Amino acid sequence: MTSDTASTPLFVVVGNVNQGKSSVVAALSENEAIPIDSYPGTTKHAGTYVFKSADRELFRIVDTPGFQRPRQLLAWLQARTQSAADRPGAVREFVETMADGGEFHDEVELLKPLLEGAGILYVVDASSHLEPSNEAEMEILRWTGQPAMALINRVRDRDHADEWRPTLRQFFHIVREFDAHRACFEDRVALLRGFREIRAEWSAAIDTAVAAMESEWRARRKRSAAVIADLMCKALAHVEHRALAEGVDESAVSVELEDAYKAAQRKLEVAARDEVERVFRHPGLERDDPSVELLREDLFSETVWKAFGLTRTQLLKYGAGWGAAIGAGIDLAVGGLSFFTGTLIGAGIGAAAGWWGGQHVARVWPSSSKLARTLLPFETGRFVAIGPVTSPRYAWVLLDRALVHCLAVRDRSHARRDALELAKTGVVADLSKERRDALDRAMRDVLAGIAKGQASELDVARLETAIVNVLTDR
Ligand SMILES: Nc1nc2c(ncn2[C@@H]2O[C@H](COP(=O)(O)OP(=O)(O)OP(=O)(O)O)[C@@H](O)[C@H]2O)c(=O)[nH]1
Ligand SMILES: [Mg+2]
Repeated sequence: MTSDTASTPLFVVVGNVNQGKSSVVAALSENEAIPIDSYPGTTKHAGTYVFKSADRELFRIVDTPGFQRPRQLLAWLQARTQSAADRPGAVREFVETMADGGEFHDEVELLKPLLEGAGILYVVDASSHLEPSNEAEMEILRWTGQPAMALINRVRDRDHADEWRPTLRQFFHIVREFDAHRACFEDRVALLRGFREIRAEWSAAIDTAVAAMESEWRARRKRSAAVIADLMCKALAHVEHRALAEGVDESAVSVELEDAYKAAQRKLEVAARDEVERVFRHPGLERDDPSVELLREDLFSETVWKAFGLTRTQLLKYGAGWGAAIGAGIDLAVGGLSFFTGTLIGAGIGAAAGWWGGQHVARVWPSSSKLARTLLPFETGRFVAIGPVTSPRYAWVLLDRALVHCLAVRDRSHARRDALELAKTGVVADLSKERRDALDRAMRDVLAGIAKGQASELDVARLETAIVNVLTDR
């Protein structure tokens, strides 16, 4: 293990019980499976977590149980040393002597990895007061002779950091704020960079790790933008149709058709969310909680349509463009249908106010229409179809929800064990005009392509770039 540590940085996270040690480990290693709980003594054994990117090991981090008897341990060490030079040896002797655990089980578990050349991350909960036993912990860690950084975390809303800092500064090479629950990508990178300063032989490995993490972060942004662009293309393009038997009227299948169409849209949204969560290494994310009400809220509910998407003024501005894009590819003169002609599915509240005021999603087409024939070339008999999306309002709501979800997942610390929390309102209405115009143009071009048979790769790529730009800005 020691020989490996020369090339791969190894950190050991230590501290008193219940300070947020496992939370720091989870945040840094992007591992949402590490046990974290409010009861003291959650972590009983040291566990090593490897952080990899593209199958390459970038660093390892060890979670440990908290100190239980630091003052007794320090007394044991002091009784066996004459001078400072003896101290690292005394720590080693302690680990070897107490290898079977017993009353010092937790101390052995946490000190053992330190003897293997690890860097120390000492976590303190600055929402609690500094205790004499904490000073004993710091003293023991200093005796190991390893490079050490103190991380000020806060488990509760109180702040006694000023009490901690003067003492921490005496014992640690670097003292940093690190909020395990809110740590974002930049905070994690900054922490690694900090270690570069205190352990010179790791500087090359840390530079490599940081470069790999940054490159992976860009790749994740691109991948999640691609997932969202794909969602938009599939959702915009989706067509649901039902064959009509001889003499059967379209109205006989209208309810079933509309339900199937909405179910398909919801399914696409859920699949895209799952994929974005996988991209950011949150495969087990809990969404079923009131705090995610808006995301859980049915895609077709009025609450959602009010909270997400563009403002009425913005929609009015873009509306004409959408009309043209859709008109260019879709024959609006459907003819032949009486009851169903021009029906807009999801037409609910505000339908009379025009398409931008209501919740229209897509038009219903008879098999006699040119569009239906273009989209379903292999269907020979009579049928009725819904789709593609004709409402810019719906498209913007769907896109907005996907962006809000993606940002919440991206910024979520892997130390959190509660349900996903996210903004209660959307982001698209507040984008710069340049960003919004680019998104709107790309979606319209994609839709125009769909209406002619298929969206062009170039238009899809433009939509992806417009989404990447939004994710980069925020
Ligand atoms: N609000 C908030 N809570 C935190 C933070 N870090 C940890 N906690 C909470 O504090 C409690 C203890 O966190 P753990 O990470 O399990 O602490 P630990 O030091 O590993 O605890 P033991 O393994 O029991 O020694 C959990 O309920 C965490 O959710 C933080 O940054 N903010
Ligand atoms: Mg723990």
